[in-house]
Amino acid sequence: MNRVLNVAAAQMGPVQRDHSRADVVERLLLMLRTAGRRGAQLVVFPELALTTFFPRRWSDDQREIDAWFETEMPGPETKPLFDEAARLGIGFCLGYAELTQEGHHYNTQVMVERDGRIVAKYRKVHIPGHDSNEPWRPFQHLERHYFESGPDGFGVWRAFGGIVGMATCNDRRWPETYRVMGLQGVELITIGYNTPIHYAPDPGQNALQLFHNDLCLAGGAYQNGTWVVGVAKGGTEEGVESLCQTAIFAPSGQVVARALTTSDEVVMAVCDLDLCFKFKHTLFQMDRYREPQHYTIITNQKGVVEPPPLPDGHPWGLADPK
Ligand code: CDT
Repeated sequence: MNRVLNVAAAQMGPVQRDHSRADVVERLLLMLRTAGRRGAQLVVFPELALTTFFPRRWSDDQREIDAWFETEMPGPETKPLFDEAARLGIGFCLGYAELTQEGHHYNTQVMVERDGRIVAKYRKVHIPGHDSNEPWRPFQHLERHYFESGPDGFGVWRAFGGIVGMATCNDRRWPETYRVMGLQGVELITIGYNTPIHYAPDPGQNALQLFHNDLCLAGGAYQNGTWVVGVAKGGTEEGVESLCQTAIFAPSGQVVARALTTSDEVVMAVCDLDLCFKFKHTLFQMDRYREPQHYTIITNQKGVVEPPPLPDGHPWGLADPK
């Protein structure tokens, strides 16, 4: 018998600055119930689902900053989601800003099983953007001002009848994210994202946002023989347009379900976790084919170290075309 998991990717349209947590949770509940009616066992909500994408604006007022963060999960505003999910017997993943008791600020995703128990929290590792106020931009991407990198790396957990891992937004662009989980046998990865279409450091990349999104998610899925659920919070939020295109990728790298809108939308797929076996035990049989002795540079070195330059006038150089 195949291990079949009905997965819903609950895409969100924008959350504006003045929308309350309670308003947002009402939207999440609506999608949870829709997914439940369609037989979902796991619903994946996006990154920072409870608020607007606040890192697009600068603040150095710590009280104002901390107001975007949850100090407990579930808290009073999110408890109705936990209660309803448990009542319906549906598990979920939810992205939110977490302020820990020790005072750490993380971009976190919580995984909750069908009986309401918290399986794990994942704290985003790759923190993109910048950390100082750059008011020349049409909007900012200040994640490096608001969040610390998660200290725990990429774990996987036995849940939902398989081996499940989590990653968040920018993590999806780094192959190491998937491979670290792939080496732990991951069968399904949940990834929420907020991706502005406009990329201020190089607007030439704007038109490629969807291509790059799919490229990374499909590659991560195929190269590690795992399902990948990519879930957007997109649309036009505070005047900033962000990518939608929520999609579920099979271990073959193929898209099996895709959002049609730029609003709240439930996208469903029947994910056969046993399909992972086909890829994990053929082309990507890691214990047979990997050559880790040649990969040490990946963990020993952070940035690029190029070979020494050729001397001036060397025939293998390129002449200045003038
Ligand atoms: N949320 C998040 O990680 N977004 C980034 C935007 C990168 S541009 C600074 C992403 O990789 O989609």
